[in-house]
Amino acid sequence: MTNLLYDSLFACHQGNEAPFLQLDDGQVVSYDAFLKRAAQIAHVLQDSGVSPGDRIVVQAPKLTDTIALYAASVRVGAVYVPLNTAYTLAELDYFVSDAQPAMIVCDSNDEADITILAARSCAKLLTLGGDTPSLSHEADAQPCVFETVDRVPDDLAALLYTSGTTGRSKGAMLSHQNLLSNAQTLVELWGITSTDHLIHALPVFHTHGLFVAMNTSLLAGAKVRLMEKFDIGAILEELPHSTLLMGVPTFYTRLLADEGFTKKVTGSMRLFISGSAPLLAETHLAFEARTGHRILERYGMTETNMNTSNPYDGERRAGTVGIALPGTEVIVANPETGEPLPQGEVGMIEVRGPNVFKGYWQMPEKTTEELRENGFFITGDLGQFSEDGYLSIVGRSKDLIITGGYNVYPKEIEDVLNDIDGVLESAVFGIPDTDFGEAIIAALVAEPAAQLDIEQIAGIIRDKLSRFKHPRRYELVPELPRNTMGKIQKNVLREQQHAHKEPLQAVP
Ligand code: MLC
Ligand code: AMP
Repeated sequence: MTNLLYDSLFACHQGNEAPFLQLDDGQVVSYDAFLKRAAQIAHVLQDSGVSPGDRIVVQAPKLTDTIALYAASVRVGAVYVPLNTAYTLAELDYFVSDAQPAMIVCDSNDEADITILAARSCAKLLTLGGDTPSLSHEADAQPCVFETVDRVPDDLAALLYTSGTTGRSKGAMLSHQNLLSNAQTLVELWGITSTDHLIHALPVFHTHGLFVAMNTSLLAGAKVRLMEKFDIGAILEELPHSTLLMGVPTFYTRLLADEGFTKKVTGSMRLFISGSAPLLAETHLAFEARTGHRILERYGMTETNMNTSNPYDGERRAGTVGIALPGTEVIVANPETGEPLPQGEVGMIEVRGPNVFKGYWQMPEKTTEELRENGFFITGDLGQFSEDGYLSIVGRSKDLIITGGYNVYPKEIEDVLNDIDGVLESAVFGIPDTDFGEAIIAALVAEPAAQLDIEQIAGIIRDKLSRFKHPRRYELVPELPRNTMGKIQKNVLREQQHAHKEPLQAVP
């Protein structure tokens, strides 16, 4: 037996002295040094009682040890559960009670808050980052060799939470095979090699930063310039020494808005890749006009990894997400029956292949709703194929806002708003935003005779929900527009926003 994911991404680099990670402070970590660190961390996990199949919940800063923890988790056969660092304690509480981890790893600055949560769920708590990173300290004393735990390709490697239309997040179960097959396909398709130098400015708790960017680099043995976060100055400095950038559309609109972003600084670049949210055709065209590079847009999801990509060698068509990846079937189907529609018609995008997840963690009914018996996953995205097989995403059947590449389900915010005294009902929706793609707006209806205090409402939202989920504006309305079936018409609310002459009050 073997551990295919560990062997393919990590073990193959044993003795490889080539640089893997280059950090903000200039420090360079070779592949071999990284593997030794992952072995030390694997010992800590095992000594702490983490067994194969156990979940490790991780809400940690973007550090070498965080990536090594991912490697160690794969190596001990555990299930890695990365969480957005923006999540509040209330949000974290849900993930911990749902995932029932054997271990929680958090930022040492958050340790005091998370201790109670960990104790309640009987999970061992260790920390990374800050002044007292207990996991790092414990690892320092461990040996640099470790006997990898065997896994079969269908075993789970990761559980990634994705918000849901019901307001409850669902854990997408991803197997070793899911992750490895997708990384192999992308490396081949995008021609990633050990000569590549990737600018990694994405967070490492989502599919894009952790799997698309990190797994492909590992598989190819590329060098990764690990940036703590997206920082335009640092990116401009790094571009002349780099070959590859993966980002959400906000990366590209921000680069274009900067005068320092010129054709000259992109001279050594081989490929710019965009995904996680729609890249406007105008951004694609402006980018080409400025740099001569055509951004390669691809389409994916937490549940499926990547599904389609514009070609590396062929035409990268603005406003499309390209063609189905080799080995992955993508259809545009009748949402009721799942039957493929004639080419050119708009329908539900459904996906089947080795990249498609195993179902939702402890939610068999949700899994049955979204994963057909024949293996096709119902994405909730609406699409249309061109005659030559290019897919365009034309809408979503799910009520979802994507802001700066983060998914926000309005229901989760509406649930909090509706619970506030004096709020009769609410509707949360997205409007176009030049920086984040979409910005969140909340329309509120007060109970009869109630006076709503927007500052107070914004304060409650701040306490409960991550910053990226906060509405940028609140609007008091006498009633919500409804259709004859009684369904709230968010499109009408959206149009009313456009019709506003005066900007609405921005809430801090
Ligand atoms: C930060 N803020 C956001 C936000 N990011 N608000 C809404 N949406 C976002 N995405 C908040 C900050 O907390 C801050 O609040 C204020 O907005 C301004 O922050 P900023 O400094 O301008 O933002 P920045 O830190 O630069 O972050 C923007 C960003 C970042 C776009 C670089 O959000 C990011 O890295 N997004 C990538 C998300 C991602 O990886 N998605 C992939 C999902 S996987 P305040 O209160 O401090 O003013 C997936 C599958 C697939 O979708 O296909 O890939
Ligand atoms: P997530 O659940 O965070 O993985 O987000 C997945 C969703 O992001 C998809 O269902 C799409 O709606 C959206 N998405 C990802 N890539 C693209 C893209 N290139 N264009 C448009 N939407 C995208």
